[in-house]
Amino acid sequence: MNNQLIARRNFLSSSASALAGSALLPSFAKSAHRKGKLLYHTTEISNAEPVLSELVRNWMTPTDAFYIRSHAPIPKINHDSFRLKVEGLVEKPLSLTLKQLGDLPQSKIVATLTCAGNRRSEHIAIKPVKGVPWKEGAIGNAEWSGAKLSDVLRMAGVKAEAKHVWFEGLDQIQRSNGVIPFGASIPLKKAMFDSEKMPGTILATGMNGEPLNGDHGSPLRTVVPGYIGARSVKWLGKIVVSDRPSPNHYVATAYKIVEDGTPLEWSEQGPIYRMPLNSAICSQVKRSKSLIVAGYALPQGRPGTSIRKVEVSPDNGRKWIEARITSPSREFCWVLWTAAIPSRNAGDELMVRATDSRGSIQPEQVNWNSKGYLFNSWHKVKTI
Ligand SMILES: Nc1nc2c(c(=O)[nH]1)N[C@H]1C(S)=C(S)[C@@H](COP(=O)(O)O)O[C@H]1N2
Ligand SMILES: [Mo]
Repeated sequence: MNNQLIARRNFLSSSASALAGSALLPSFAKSAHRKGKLLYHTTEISNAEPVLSELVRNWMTPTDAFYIRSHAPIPKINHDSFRLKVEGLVEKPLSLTLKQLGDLPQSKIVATLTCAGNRRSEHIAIKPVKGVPWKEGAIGNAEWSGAKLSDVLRMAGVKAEAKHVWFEGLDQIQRSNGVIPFGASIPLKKAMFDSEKMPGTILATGMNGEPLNGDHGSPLRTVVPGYIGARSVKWLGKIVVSDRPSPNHYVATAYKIVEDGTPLEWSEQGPIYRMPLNSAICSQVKRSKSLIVAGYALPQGRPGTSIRKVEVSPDNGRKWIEARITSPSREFCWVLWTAAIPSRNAGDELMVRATDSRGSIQPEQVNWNSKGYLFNSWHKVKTI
C-alpha cells in the first residue's frame, strides 16, 4: 500500500510538471496496469477504468468493462444473516432480509453511472489534485434491477419532517481519524420521484441480468439515476430518514466543488448531486479519405433531459461536424456517437461538445477545483 501511494505521488508530481500548460491529455499513470478490459490505478483497493476503445463498443457496458471505484476493500457479507436496516424519521423501523427485498415489486432500469472524478487527469494537468487520476473511462451504462427505494420508504412510513435519505455502506474506510463507512444522502423528493419507467432510486441486487458482483456492491446497492456515482452506495447496510443531509464525510466534506479550499468555502458549498453534461472522444480509426471518430455523451442528470446533438471540431472550433448518434438517447443515460472527419479537414487536434434537450451546451472551459470533480469542458485529443 505504501509503495503504491508513493508511486502515485511520484506520478502526480512528474505528470503535473510535464503537462503544465498543455491542454492535451496525460497518458495513464505508469502504475496503472491492465487486467482484462480494465486498467487498474490501484489494486489492493480496486480502482479501475476500461480501455477507452473498449468502453464505446457497446451502449450497455459489459460488467467486465465497467469502471470500479472503491474506497476500501470489498466487505465480507453473509447473505443469510444480512439485514437492510431502515431507521430515523419513520413510523416503523425495518430490518429486511434479501428475500423480503426480492419479494417486493422489481424494477429494471438502464442508467449510466459516472464518478464525479471522471476526467480528473485534465484537472491534474492544470494543477495537481489528490485522488485517482481518472481519464475519461470512469463511466458506464448498465441495466440495474431490484426494489424501488420509494416502496421500502412507504413500508416504513416516512414522517412529515423528513427531507433527506441517508445511505450507509458496510465497508470500512481507513481515514486519518479512524475507520468510517462510505455514506451518501439524497433529497427525499428524489427518493420518491418515480416516473412510469424510472424509479427515483433503485435498491439494486442485479446488474446486467446477473447478481451484483463484489466490486459493484454485492448483495445490495443504491442506484440513483442522474446523480454522481458517489450517491449510489455499494454494500448498502442502512438507510436513515432525516430532516437534514448525512453528516458522513462523503456528503458533509468530500464531493463539493471548492476552488481555494478555505474553511469558509468548504462550509458554504453544498453536496454535488447531479452529474453534468459531458462528452469524450474515445477512439479514432483512419480510413482512406476520412478519420472515423467515436465516443460518448452524457446528459445532465435532470429528469426528462437527454442528448440532442454531438459535434466534433477538427480545426479548433471554427468548423463543427455533427456526429451521428448510434444508440438510444434517454434521460440519465449516455449516448454513443460516431463522426467521419474528411482527412483534408483534420488538423492536429479534435474537440467534441454535446448539447442536451434543454439546449444547454457543454462549457468550453471549466474552473479548476481542489478535489478535481466534474471536469466537463470540450474534450480534446490529438489526431492520430
Ligand atoms: N460503500 C461504498 N459505496 C460506494 C463507493 C465506496 O467506496 N463504498 N464508491 C462510490 C463512488 S465514488 C462511485 S463513483 C461509485 C462507483 O460504482 P462502481 O464501482 O460500481 O462503478 O460507487 C460509489 N459507492
Ligand atoms: Mo466516484
